[in-house]
Amino acid sequence: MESPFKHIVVTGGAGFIGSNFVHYVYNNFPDVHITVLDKLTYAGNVNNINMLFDSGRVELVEGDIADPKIVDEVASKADAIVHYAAESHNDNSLVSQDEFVQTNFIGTYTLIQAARKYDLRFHHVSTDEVYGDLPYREELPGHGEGAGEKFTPETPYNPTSPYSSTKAASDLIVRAWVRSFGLKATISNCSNNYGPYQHIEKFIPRQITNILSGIKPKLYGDGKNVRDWIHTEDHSSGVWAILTKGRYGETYLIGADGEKNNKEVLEDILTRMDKSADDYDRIIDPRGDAHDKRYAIDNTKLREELGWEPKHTDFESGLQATIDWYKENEDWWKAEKDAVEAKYAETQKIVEK
Ligand code: NAD
Ligand code: TDX
Repeated sequence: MESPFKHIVVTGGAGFIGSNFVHYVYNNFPDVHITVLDKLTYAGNVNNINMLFDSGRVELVEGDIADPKIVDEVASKADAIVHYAAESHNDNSLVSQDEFVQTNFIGTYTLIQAARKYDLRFHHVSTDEVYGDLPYREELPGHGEGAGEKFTPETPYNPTSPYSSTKAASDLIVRAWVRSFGLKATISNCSNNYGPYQHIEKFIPRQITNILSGIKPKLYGDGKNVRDWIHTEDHSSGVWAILTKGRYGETYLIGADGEKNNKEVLEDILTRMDKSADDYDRIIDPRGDAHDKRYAIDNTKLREELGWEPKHTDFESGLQATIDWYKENEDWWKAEKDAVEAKYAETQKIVEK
């Protein structure tokens, strides 16, 4: 397939979702050259993309999106920027906030100034968490079938954590730059992703690698919190559709109708990995009042306006493939496991039975 863009910069392209997008573009659009701009923080891993370097079509520039000099250098050679780089973990944002403000806000500011200077197409990747949370379905009249019971592009912003509020702030400056300076930008807000290359600090890979390491999985609170799971490849195809066909200034929500509560997901993982469904530790909820209850995406605009459809509509088979990936790629995560769990152990307490 031919792409309207020949040289794209992918920020955060060595992280989980960014690297999956790099593979997606590499596999589907042979005429595109990709420059990954990534600081290689704890969450970035060159092994997510280095198998593509020999092709000459993908290169890595190690650098900070908040550094105007390096950003100018990569932007001057490109025709589009797809912006994934972020500090992305809610739990970390409750412990330390500087890097969230610096990367998510100042980093985005630095990128849009460069996109403006070189008149580049800019796509800003954001999260559904900017909208805050929704009540549980059982708390709603009609149990979630009525209007206003999923996020839409018109839902007011109401972020609850340092992570989601710095993402919200970055969305707002992108919107303002469209209006004030004619920035050729679009924004997408996606729900929780799962799939290969996700850092083992996050819920699904943490539990899979706990089981593979002989550690009991850890469930926060009562496990009732609902996330709207989407396979990361479907996120990639959504971003590509918006980048190539979206209208400037518009926000598109990406989600694949995958609502599940954490307890269900954990029980599913345990059963698939030949453990008893109740073989986990309950953790005193480390997020307390900042723990968003439910996320749910209304994807009508993306489907109807841009003709997007998710491919991975069966969460069960996607989850099994993800479990298999972590089993087959121990080398990718094993060395980090002890340190990730030790960090969690500093702040997280098991509920005594
Ligand atoms: P991740 O933490 O796995 O990866 C982030 C990447 O950004 C890493 O490679 C890291 O090295 C890089 N990075 C961090 N700070 C940087 C800086 N200052 N300069 C350059 N590179 C830097 O994150 P992810 O889960 O892949 O999320 C990617 C994007 O998608 C984020 O913007 C996030 O808000 C958004 N998002 C994530 C999800 C999800 O479920 N994970 C859902 C919706 C939206
Ligand atoms: O060990 C755990 N046990 C647990 O019960 C962890 C790490 C998490 N949880 C719960 C908290 C959440 O309700 O699982 C749910 C998912 O947690 P995370 O994987 O940390 O994701 P979340 O906070 O929902 O945010 C994710 O989705 C939206 C991404 O990390 C964000 O980057 C994205 O914007």
